[in-house]
Amino acid sequence: DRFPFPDDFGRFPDGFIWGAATASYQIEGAVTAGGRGASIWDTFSHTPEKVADGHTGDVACDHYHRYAEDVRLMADLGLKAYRFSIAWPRIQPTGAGPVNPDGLDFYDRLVDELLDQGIAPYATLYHWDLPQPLEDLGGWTNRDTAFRFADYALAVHDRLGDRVRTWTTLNEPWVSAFLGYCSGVHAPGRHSPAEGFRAAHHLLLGHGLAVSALRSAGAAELALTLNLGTVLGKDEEAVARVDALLNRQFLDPALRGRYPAEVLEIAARHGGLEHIGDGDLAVIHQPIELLGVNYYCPTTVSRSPGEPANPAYPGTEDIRFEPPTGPVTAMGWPIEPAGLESLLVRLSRDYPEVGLLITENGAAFDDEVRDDRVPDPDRIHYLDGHLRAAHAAITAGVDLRGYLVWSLLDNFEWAYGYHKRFGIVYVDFTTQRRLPKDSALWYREVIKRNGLQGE
Ligand code: PNW
Repeated sequence: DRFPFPDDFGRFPDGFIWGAATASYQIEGAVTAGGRGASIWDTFSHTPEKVADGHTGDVACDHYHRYAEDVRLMADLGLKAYRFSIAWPRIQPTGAGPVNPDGLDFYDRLVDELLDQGIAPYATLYHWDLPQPLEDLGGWTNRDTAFRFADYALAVHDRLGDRVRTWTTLNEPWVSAFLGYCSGVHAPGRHSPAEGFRAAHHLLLGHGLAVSALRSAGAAELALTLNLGTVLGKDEEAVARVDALLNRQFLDPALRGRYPAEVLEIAARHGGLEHIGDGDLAVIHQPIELLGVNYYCPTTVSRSPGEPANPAYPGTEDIRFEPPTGPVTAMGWPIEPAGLESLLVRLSRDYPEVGLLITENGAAFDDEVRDDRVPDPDRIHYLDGHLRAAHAAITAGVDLRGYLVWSLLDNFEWAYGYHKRFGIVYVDFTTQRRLPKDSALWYREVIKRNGLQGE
């Protein structure tokens, strides 16, 4: 095996945060309950041809009605933390104006249930379900959306801030901006590189405004979650350009108060830089306690003259995104735990002031129920390998606070609908029955032991 360790290998630091993550639109369903307004994902999933087989989040895991059962399941697995997101259109159905108390009531009940079971709530304020009325005004390409987001964040904190310690502003702004507004494979399904860069900037501005508002309101721990990937390849310029677009476009403004030169140069050629106001970077660059790391796989690139730009990465003309050569998950994503270790080590070297939390890591496989069990050895192997990589990073001195597996439940996997199962708990979408997969039972033992089994 690649990781030959002695029997006592793999104990994690005391207090290591073991948990699981979900997102509102992917699990809640109940899209009109309690006065919820429409989000861009309702519109997008109900538009023909956008999501595989016309799947929508209308019902999803029906978590809105089954949250108490789901929290009991988390307690049975021994989770110490649960990362969920709040659906903005439940709180402000039009994205602005007075709060909808019924919407806040749902999260209030969820948080109380979690605390009753001794599970720490980790709230994410934006995991992609923008209120549709804000999209009608331009969505994240409209600077005003950043200010609306900070208002909303404050309203949620007002209600839950006495019980929720850790607040994450955004989940994966790269995905929101470049899959939503540039490649168009996510809501709202627009196809404009210029809009991608504008959206990215306004998302970052919304992050900064929300952090300073929540800080003044007394929030204990503030975070930003990014989808970060190790970029591999022999051509240094190609690697640096893709790393700038994917990783440093968000890391550097939030943690250093500046954009990478490559990003400014590419954005200048795709719509210009007029949307970046004087003083914006100072607003974006707010101290935060935690950087949430979502890691699934590395990206390998090479130089390839004549190659058109990748639709999600404007400015990558002449760069080829290499297809994986080794083992892959059901998403076709390569399985490469070493990429997580090098990413964590690099983040801790380049951004030493911020603590790290793995807010997502996991894999989709073609799971099946057999004799009332779901054997998923590939997922166990994936998680085990990535936890070994995380442990190696800690040993190398990285300040890694915890690990939240993606995902607690099989759920609505965006443009792939219900076909891709990321859960450690199997969901039968006809009966809504939950069945912990073998990986969930394995994870329970990892948590109990605060570490991995030796070889
Ligand atoms: C993340 N990409 O999405 C999200 O935070 C989750 O909601 C999602 O279910 C999970 O990862 C698995 O996909 C991503 O194309 C979607 O680079 C796409 C990409 C990255 C992350």
